[in-house]
Amino acid sequence: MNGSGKNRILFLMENGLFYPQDSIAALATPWGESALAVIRVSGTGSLGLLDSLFRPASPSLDGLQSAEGHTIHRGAIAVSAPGQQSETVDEVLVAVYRGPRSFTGEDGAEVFCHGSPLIVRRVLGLLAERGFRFAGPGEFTLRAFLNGKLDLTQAEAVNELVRAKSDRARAIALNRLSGAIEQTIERIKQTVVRLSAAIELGLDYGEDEIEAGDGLAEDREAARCQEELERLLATYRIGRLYQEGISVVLAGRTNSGKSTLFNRMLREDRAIVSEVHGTTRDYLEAVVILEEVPIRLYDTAGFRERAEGVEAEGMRRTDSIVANADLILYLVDGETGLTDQDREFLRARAGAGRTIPVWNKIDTGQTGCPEGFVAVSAREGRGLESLSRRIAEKVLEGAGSVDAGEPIIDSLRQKGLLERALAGIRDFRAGLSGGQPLDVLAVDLKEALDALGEITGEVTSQDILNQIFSRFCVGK
Ligand SMILES: Nc1nc2c(ncn2[C@@H]2O[C@H](COP(=O)(O)OP(=O)(O)OP(=O)(O)O)[C@@H](O)[C@H]2O)c(=O)[nH]1
Ligand SMILES: [Mg+2]
Repeated sequence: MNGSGKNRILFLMENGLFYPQDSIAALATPWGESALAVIRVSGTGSLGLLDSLFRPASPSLDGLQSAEGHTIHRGAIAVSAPGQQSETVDEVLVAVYRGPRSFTGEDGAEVFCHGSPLIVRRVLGLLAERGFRFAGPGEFTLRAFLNGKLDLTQAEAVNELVRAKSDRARAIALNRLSGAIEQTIERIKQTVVRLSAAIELGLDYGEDEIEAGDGLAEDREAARCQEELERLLATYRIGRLYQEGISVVLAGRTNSGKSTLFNRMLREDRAIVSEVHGTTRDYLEAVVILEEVPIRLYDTAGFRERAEGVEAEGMRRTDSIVANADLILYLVDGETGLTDQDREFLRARAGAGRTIPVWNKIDTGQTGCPEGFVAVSAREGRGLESLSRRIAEKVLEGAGSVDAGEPIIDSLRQKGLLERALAGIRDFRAGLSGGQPLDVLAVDLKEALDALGEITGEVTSQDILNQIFSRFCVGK
């Protein structure tokens, strides 16, 4: 394939679901039928190539190549072999985009065709024959970045938006997509640049160090940068919380009602419930959203003294899930009351603050709920609201608070770079008060500037780009 052909990419998106296919052959795997499929193409010359397959319904359209940006055209995907009548593959709509006013910044199109796998495979095959190839993960966004449509924090936000599991996570990602982080970084950077210029000026005049008492204004500016960086860094925990969520495990002795509570929280009859001890053998996993926080909820095999074979293996799995969980809901059967095993479990974890003890089956009339337990009836759905509140309290504990509209980071990459920038600023301030020579101070500021530039992608390397975009779904 020639070089310009490589430049054109295509992708298939069906009902909002992404199919990471990297070859046409992979499409032999059937997937569910759907009403609509969207095939995106982007790149120099892509409209011309697509045009060779497109027969417009309206004779007034000269072809996609002459179509303006942000227009949509009805027609058919059709092929004609020499000497034969042309064959219509599907009736479609084609949305035309023109660079630079397109998502990628390049010319491109979206083909809306009927969602049958047969049709999609056929159209993709035809496009591939004409020189298109499949897009890599995040390649559309990578191109948008390379063409200056987005900075790196916005590119990362695209992925976060696609993956957002709760409304809050969506709002945070959307804020980032609008450039909120970039603007904050830009502001800090300008201050650092001003500071650097002042130091450079001193160096130009042949000074070695700042006279005692002279660096006050510089220190004040640096302190402001430091504060802003610290504030942004502090939002990381909350950002992670809403984007990634936490894991919560239901643990307790057999028959305490874990599976019943699991089903209640899911509002779905997922786990088998029975009065037989040891009903749940393997763990079950599901995602629920609680107070806007995505929660991976686990139902586990119950504890009991004598467990053998499959059940013993189930308990080993329970142990490992419990050990790794962010939060444990420990259920006690109120009817049988606390056993030694319960006491031991709760005592062992009392200090860790990761456990909420739950007293179940309050509908049976028993009244022995000990202090500190949340009283519920999983069967009747009583007490679930206070349980949710307790979970939310625990989850948000220590995550800090943020103002509405404040930029929130949630990328480990951004966090690492912010820390580097912060270290540079701190070193600069320490050096300033310690009477360090100007060239040392200049190096500290340079370090901070480099880190800030990497956050927005001003300075970047192929490795970093690969790392970021490989985490994307194909098609974004
Ligand atoms: N009365 C009453 N019975 C309950 C309640 N919750 C669960 N049960 C009953 O207790 C029995 C055990 O419930 P499960 O949810 O299967 O208990 P489990 O903890 O998952 O048990 P294992 O999977 O064996 O560890 C079932 O007969 C449930 O119907 C409740 O709130 N009140
Ligand atoms: Mg169970």
